[in-house]
Amino acid sequence: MSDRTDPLSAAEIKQKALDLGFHKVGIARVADWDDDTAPNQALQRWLDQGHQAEMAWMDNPRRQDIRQVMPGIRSVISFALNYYTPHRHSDDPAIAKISRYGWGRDYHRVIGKKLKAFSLWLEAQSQPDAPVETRYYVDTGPISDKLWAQRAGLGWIAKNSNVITREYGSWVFLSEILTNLDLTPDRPHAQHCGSCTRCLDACPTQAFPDPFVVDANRCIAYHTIENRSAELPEAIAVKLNNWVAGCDICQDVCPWNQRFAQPTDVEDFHPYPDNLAPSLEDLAHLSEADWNRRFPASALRRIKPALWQRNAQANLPKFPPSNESTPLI
Ligand code: B12
Ligand code: SF4
Ligand code: SF4
Repeated sequence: MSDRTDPLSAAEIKQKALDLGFHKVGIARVADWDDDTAPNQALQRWLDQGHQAEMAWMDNPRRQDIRQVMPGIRSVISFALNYYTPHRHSDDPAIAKISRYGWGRDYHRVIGKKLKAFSLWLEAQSQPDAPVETRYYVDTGPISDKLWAQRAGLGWIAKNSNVITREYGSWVFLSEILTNLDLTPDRPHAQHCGSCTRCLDACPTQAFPDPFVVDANRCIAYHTIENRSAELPEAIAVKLNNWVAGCDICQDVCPWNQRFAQPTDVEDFHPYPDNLAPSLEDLAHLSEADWNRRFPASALRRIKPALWQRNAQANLPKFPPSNESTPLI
């Protein structure tokens, strides 16, 4: 237990975050956003229109009121961790494409460890009459990581629906600590998409009904990661362009990403060798044993072997069944 008697400053908190290896940190004061209903209306509209597809867990009322997640909350400390590495996706038609977020070690593990250390440090600053309370999340609770990141000044929610930072582009994972501490907030980040529409135009499945809004029913990332059906919808299958786990197209085409991306110093995010140029044929027959060998401590374990097979097979040319082969003459 610390013997300090002065309250913690925002500057001390930010320095601790940088010491733990986070790349960006910002603070939002919850009370400043009490009257702001627009994001909740946008989320409710998204749900009412069925854009969540089979992700029923998105319809959790606590997602619209952070006070229900942590009674007594005063501030959100928001973090960004850069995961970009300067490797390219292959254009070889026999090679599958895995999106960057899944190339290396599972971000929930990497960031969860940092958040836990931060949280313990923060709680150790408790005073006898002023206990410090914390909860931490890295896409692990009913909280909009992007909304709080924008409010804490880390970056802006862009038309491709990702948060873009000025230092690293959108190649950052977001996470946050909720606390009862009253901290000096940062200014929310302004939006810098302007009249650009590159991401909206590049999406092969027209998954943006409007700028900023993704309809999961039409998104390759949703279908390759979250859809548990035995078959992918035909309209998606024909547009996969070799993607088998997520999709990076609407981020790859973004001029800000081309300008701001910089290699990460987080060794854990460097790609596992098998993830950079996996053969579609191999994945189309992925066994349980191979799945275990290829994806240890990986976020891609969310995609079970049968779903890897489904995703890869959907990318392979369809030949007629062998007993119905086309006659040569
Ligand atoms: C559900 C989900 C998905 C779904 C739905 C995607 C979506 N855009 O909603 C699917 C499976 C498709 C998905 C895909 C991906 N995801 Co995802 N996903 C999430 C999750 C769990 C919730 C997002 C959410 O709340 N969606 C609901 C909709 C309504 O929210 P929204 O689009 O954010 O809309 C809000 C604002 O945009 C705003 N708003 C709405 N309209 C308007 C209009 C204007 C003018 C403005 C200013 C604002 C605004 O209000 C809305 C309500 O809060 C978050 C983690 C988390 N707990 O927050 C990760 C998260 C968003 N995903 C992430 C990633 C990396 C991805 C992928 C890039 C992975 C990949 N390579 O395949 C893709 C990107 C696809 C895309 N273009 O968004 C990261 C994004 C990091 C970043 N820099 O922003 C997150 C934050 C996870 C994390 N902790 O790092 N994802
Ligand atoms: S992730 Fe791919 S499919 Fe989904 S919105 Fe972006 S470009 Fe479209
Ligand atoms: S491509 Fe253009 S519109 Fe899309 S997120 Fe980037 S700057 Fe915004």
